[in-house]
Amino acid sequence: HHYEQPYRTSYHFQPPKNWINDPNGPMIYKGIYHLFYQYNPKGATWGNIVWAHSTSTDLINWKPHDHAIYPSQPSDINGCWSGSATILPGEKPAILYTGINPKNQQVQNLALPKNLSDPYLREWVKSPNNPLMAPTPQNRINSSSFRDPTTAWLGHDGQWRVIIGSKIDARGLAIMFRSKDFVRWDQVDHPLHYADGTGMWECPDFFPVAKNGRAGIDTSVNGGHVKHVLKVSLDDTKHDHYTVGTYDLKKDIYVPDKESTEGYTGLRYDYGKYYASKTFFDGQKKRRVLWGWVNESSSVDDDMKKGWSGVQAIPRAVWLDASGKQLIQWPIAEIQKLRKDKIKLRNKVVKKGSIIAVKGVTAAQADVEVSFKVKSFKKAQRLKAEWKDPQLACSRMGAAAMGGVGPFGLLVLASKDLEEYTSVFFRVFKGQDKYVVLMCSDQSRSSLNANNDKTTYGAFLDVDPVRENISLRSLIDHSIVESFGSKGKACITARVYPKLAMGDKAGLYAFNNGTERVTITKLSAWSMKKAQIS
Ligand code: DQQ
Repeated sequence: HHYEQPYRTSYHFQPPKNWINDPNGPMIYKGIYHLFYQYNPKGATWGNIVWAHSTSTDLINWKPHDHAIYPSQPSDINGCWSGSATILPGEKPAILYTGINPKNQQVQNLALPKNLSDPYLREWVKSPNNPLMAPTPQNRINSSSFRDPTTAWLGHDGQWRVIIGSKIDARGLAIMFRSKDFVRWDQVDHPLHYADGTGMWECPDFFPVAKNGRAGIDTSVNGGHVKHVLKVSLDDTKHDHYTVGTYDLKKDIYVPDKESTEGYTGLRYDYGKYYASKTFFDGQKKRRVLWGWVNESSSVDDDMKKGWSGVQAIPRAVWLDASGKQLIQWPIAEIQKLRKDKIKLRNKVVKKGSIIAVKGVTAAQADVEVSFKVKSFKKAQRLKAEWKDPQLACSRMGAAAMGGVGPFGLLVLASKDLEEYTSVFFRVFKGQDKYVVLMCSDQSRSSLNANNDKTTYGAFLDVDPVRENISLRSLIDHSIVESFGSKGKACITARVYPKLAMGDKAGLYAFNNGTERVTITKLSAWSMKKAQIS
């Protein structure tokens, strides 16, 4: 029986079949980008985890290789879980990863390339000293909460530091180890950081960002010109949260800025589906690049039927916003190589209740940029206290609920008679002393199939709509919609599985369901070519 594959992506990374999760050990070595990822060679659900491996020269087109790391020694015989790459002096990559030992304990292992002159670094040799870090009765580390080593960095004393995600009761913590030679690691007497009530920290990521400008900073660099970011993947809620702060070299601790909230109410890389992400410093293009895993929103039965689960989001360049308070994320410039057949709209007024078809674009496989101008805010509704949670506000007021200023935005993956669509839109409210802009991604009408998770997502955007247009970019790829509000101030990724709006049956529209008219100052849409991936 031949099963149609309408939900496979055309330019998002995914292997031909089976389950994938976390991106692992991303790096660039001699001009070649490496992506490893958690992979189940035997099926479309999680299990039997190995590190699958692909390489690229542009982060868009990929060449698959044999599995790089797979169970082969006691310290990883029950699984090769997440980890990171560090480029050691002399351009020598090293991978630290979590292994599951015969007692099902989580331990940390080292693997090195077998042959540094192989540009693809296809074979990896495990250290005979593995495991290098392990729970013991002395250190009292919980053996089921000790995983996901970060890229290591050099401290002020010339020694390597690495953090491992952990928890004690509901306290999430970043256990720190130190080493002179990358083989013998000693636990530091205090964690780099911890936070109560946040639960287990998976896949921590700790890196510097420039105070000014968009250039990326190598992981060991510190000083007056940088701030630091600590990202943790919260196992309890499955979101990637981060804070912006300072790495105090004297105390060897990370201190988040006062206004940078920790945990569930804090900043997220993405307010939709996006998890276990990891950055690396791209020295070739002087940028920091973020990878993140996007899980399915379909049922396990449907995943087994289609034979695969999970994609990687389009890599994003990340830098610190001029406010110093949050990161900005933007799809890497290389993705624009896939654009073709540009469609343009200019200065289109979108009146209350109207909808404008954007024709001439392959709407199931597209890149869309649009910016809206709001002329009058007179009809803006008051922001109620109960809408403080943006996801809740978006769920209460979907795309079909008329408003004052907004909802206005895009209907993507829309069927001809609008039985199906995913809407990405904005609403502007009157707040205490300024306008508040809400960005939503509403999946409730995305598919006639009732078995999908159609949760609505939302985020507040730190923009002043009086002085700036409200802009949106959406990367649409059959079953994924990655949306970037206000040039990357907030991102929302959604997975959707239309039954009608598939392939060339999918449409793209702009709409306004607000009382106040808005103007599309500019809309550009491109059909996207297929990337070479598997
Ligand atoms: N996935 C890995 C773990 C990590 C989790 C196992 C996060 O190492 O904590 O596949 O998605």
